[in-house]
Amino acid sequence: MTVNGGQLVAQALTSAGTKYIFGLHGGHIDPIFQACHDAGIGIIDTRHEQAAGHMADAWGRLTGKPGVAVVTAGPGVTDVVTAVANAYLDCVPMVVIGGRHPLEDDEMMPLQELHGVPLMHSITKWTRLVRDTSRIGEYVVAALHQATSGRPGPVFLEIPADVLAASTEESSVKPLSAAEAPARPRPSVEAVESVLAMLSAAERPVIMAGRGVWFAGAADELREFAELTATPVLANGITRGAVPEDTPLGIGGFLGAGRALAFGAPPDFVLMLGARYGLFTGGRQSIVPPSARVIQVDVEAEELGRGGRADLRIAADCREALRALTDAARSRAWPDRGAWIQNANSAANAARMMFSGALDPSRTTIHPYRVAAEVAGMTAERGVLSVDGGDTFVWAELALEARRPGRYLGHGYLGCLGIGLPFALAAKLAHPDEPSVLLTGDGSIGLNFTEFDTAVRHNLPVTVVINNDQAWGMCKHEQTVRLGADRVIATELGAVRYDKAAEAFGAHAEYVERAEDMRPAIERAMAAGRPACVNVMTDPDAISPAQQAMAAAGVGNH
Ligand SMILES: Cc1ncc(C[n+]2csc(CCOP(=O)(O)OP(=O)(O)O)c2C)c(N)n1
Repeated sequence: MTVNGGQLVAQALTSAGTKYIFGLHGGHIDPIFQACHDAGIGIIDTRHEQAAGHMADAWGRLTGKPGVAVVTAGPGVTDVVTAVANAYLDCVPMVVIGGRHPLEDDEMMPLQELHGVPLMHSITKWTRLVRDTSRIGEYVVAALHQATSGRPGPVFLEIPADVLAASTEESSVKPLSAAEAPARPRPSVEAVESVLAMLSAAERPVIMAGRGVWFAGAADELREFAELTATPVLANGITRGAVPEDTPLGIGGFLGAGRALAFGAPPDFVLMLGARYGLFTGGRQSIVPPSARVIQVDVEAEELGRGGRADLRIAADCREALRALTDAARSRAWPDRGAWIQNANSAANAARMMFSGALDPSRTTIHPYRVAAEVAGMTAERGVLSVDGGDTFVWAELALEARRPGRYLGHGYLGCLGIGLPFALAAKLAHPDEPSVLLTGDGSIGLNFTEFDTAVRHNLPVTVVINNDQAWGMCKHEQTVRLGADRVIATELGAVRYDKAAEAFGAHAEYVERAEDMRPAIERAMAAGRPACVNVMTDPDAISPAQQAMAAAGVGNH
């Protein structure tokens, strides 16, 4: 019996429980599509490889299992680069299988000759070229393992067309090794004791829980530890909601509540869990007060103390660390921190109250904060909220009151516009029983707009709400604030009817100009049972506070 390269890919993916591959066809990779189809693996074919990559990324974020993208040789590989970089900076498990011109045609200028391995090298954890058909399965299993072991990340596997199409005797193929659970480094007993000693001595402690907490599967452990020790929690990205933000210990996100806390009620002790110093901790205007004592826990030792101070550095898996901390914390008495918790909440609420005017029903123009607050509220109990855009993302970060972890997808360190629709589509696949809603800027939705077609073809009823300020808002506002209204250059877009364009792809469409029409329109869209686009015309002059701060500090946006 013989087996071809495509079948070996499908067998390895099946053995790892892969449910979907995301990709765009090309002759070089057809054996993979054929075999995955026969193996019952769902094939989500997109209109652009970037979208396939973003979908695989979002699948990894939401499920913790690597999303798999399959792209063709040459331009298929170059098209997916942005998505790989996005996953790389955010440490998301993802496997990209790239086609390649035949090995035997190297240096003969065949169609789509491009060497993906050197191209992908700087944006992946691990990248390999497969030269031997009989070893394809081994490489796929290794890729899946590399993507999830230690600190997760994207990996790239390049399979030349001749290696993939060739058949080999089944007897020459090594049986696949069973996937092993990733090793989880534990903290030492001394480290655990030091954390608890510093935490109990602190008067204003806070936990800053980064995305690493979610990726370690430690959301429940975080809540338990926070409750046991009465420690308020700030969370970032997909970890938001691990401690529900409508309860006293869930203060909010790094960007809004974190900033409010740093300047309104500065903590004296910060326990950073799976959180890195950088964009989300405020960069040079760090939300970690200089006077606070800091402990940082990260599965990747090289992250500890990178870009900021860590008085104690613990290289450990967040779930193992939280379990050890909780076990040891049970035998201690914890101080009543009622007053501090109240102060922390007041500081965070004061930041929210800054925008109460935006919610005033008598406003004639629709404020983007209102759109964000409405959409966040409608998905709070049930649903996945994806967010894309410049100022739109900032408004969402501020308006969100997350109540469950793993239900919020936003920008990471790449600040990559265009993630939105692919992320929302992957969210619908990962959580088919819950609504998937995207809040996006009008500029950002344009980058992957044709994925409305993917949504319709694959019957993925996502609701896209566009904050249409008729501009690349964050950039336009930066020009206005820093240079003056007469220096608005290349940042205006016009009143585009995205609803009509989406309708042409087969989506349900709504157009909103008046504030009172917005909620009913979004409700109709969510009830439509098919992909929907709600084009909300908003106030073009509403500038997010983050943009104002950046412009004032002379920091250009992304
Ligand atoms: C792929 C990509 N291109 C360009 C940028 C630079 N950029 C940052 S914010 C922004 C404006 C975004 O406009 P829009 O999506 O309409 O959202 P808004 O700021 O208006 O809410 C741009 C172009 C980027 N971050 N990513």
